[in-house]
Amino acid sequence: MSAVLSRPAFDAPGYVKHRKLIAWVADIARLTQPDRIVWADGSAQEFDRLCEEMVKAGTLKRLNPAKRPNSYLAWSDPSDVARVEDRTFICTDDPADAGPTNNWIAPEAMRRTLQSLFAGCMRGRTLYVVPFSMGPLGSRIAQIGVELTDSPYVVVNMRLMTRMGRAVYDVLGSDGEFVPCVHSVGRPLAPGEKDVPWPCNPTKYIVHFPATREIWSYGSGYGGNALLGKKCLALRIASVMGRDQGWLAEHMLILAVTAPDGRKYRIAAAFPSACGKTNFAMLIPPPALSGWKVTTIGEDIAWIKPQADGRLYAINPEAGFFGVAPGTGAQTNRNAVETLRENVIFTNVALTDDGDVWWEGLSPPPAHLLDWQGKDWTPGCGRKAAHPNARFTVAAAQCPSMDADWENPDGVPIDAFVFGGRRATTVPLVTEARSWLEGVYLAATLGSETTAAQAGAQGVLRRDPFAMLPFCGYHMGDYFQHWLRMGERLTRSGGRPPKIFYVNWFRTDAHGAFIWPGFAENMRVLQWIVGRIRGEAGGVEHALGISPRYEDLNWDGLDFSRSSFEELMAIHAQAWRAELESHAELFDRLRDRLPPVLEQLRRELAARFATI
Ligand code: TSX
Ligand code: MN
Repeated sequence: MSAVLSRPAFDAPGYVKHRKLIAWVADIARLTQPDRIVWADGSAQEFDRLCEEMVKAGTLKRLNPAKRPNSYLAWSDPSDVARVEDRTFICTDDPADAGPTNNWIAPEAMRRTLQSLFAGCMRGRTLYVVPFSMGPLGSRIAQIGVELTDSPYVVVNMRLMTRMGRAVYDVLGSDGEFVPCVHSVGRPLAPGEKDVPWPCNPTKYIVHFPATREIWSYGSGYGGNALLGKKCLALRIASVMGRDQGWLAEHMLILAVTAPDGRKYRIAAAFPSACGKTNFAMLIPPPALSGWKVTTIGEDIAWIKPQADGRLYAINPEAGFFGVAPGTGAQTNRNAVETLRENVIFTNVALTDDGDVWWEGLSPPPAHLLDWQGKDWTPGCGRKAAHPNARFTVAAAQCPSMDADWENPDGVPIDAFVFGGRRATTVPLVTEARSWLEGVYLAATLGSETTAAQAGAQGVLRRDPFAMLPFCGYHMGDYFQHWLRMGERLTRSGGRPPKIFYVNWFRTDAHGAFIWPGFAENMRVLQWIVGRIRGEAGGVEHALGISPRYEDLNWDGLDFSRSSFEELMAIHAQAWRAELESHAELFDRLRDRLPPVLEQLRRELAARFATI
């Protein structure tokens, strides 16, 4: 059981030996004034007790155990449903170090703001001390964090998403390093005041101090705003660590492809949101390609380090999935649906009359539901039953496609990087970059078109370099330079950097219909990528790199015409001239730190397209 302490924070449980950690907890408690402090131990009993308390408080609903064993549903405040990018700050001394794509406020000014926001902000609440490891406990690639939060919802989600609990203190010892993370929903309770089911504050701050590697989050209880190990630590802070220490913290899934001959290849892939990253990470090959197998190492984040053998090794720093529910169904991702059979926390999906969950894309709509705001819903009512950003939180270990090595502390060797966006035109199905530099160029200029599920107008192209725009904790130009240096370093140490591929599942025809069937059929693209890694698959060289000819892909069991293939692969010089102009706009934004070789390559590409 947790140690529940009425007062001084330094009355930590005996197994906590880290004096600086204990002193920091005492400092934050003095600032935030919680009624009590609970040192979370990560046990199942603690998880069950917190869920039970949240059921009583109205934060969670227990789902029908016959339908969805040991699972819960949370409906958030309607104003607190997504990450708040415009309230996310990178506080470096020099604003140039944060770069033009991050919000910046001077560290001293931000510290003053935080001191006044956090003063007394946990009154009437419990401060939970949540120790967690990003990456397998004790892995040399892993990092430890400690989140102080007044949200029990955060505690139970962290237990699914990270290696959370008592064992972390053994790794930490008396003076180990950890990333301090402070989180409050920003809604103190007056004596006797009744709580609301989803406390939060209209004022929100998601703050990173890269120099001191600190994270402070105020006002939101949702996802990436509140589960600070994920986007805040594993991407924004870790990207800075990686820059300084020579490794990569990336917004990438990691999958393994096992060929019919048993040889195994690991691929790390970056996609902006709404491209089906989780679906790709859990791909089930079509029946005609059943000799091929895909296994999952991660579906959102990869930490990648060079090793003595000259190769890059990747771990998934997470232990769970915080995935988008809408669109997840047996047709699109059977592995995810099976993962969600039990032990799940759902957030902002709909509730069925028999106490189960439903969302758009799961199955045919039931005749009646309570929607994510608790309102009656029927199929023709004109509203979505689940919020488009509704989520599931679940342990990765429950996913049937997890790779035997997904928790290997040494990581898995990466054979290729894949970058992809949602592009209705211009970008062919798959292209192999001819060099590390050309691959970095394609990744740096990655773009994706918005969907109806996202805010704002539909079909608007947004640049999202390396799918890292919201997640890089420093200047994007410096980040490109870091990637270029990593490639040079791998080459110098006698190795060969992984091949880089560029994909697009979303090209449409003249009628706006998707040309490529996608989903399971993407296995054919993976097969070609593996063939290229092996030096076996053929291709044709063009201005952007190397792509398969019709006869270079395996068409067994798929009726896909040569003319559709031509439409899917076409590179139109006029479209690419416009595309390269649009790259120039991105590069101009980053000009003070843009590696000159990227602009140079852009001009070379423009010259190639000028003559064809
Ligand atoms: O996840 C997707 N992938 C990757 C799967 C491994 N999606 C869903 C994106 C939203 C999150 C896709 N959508 C993919 C895809 O490859 N392709 C498409 C576009 C598409 C949608 C529907 C059909 C074909 C392509 N076909 C029918 O609906 C019958
Ligand atoms: Mn993500």
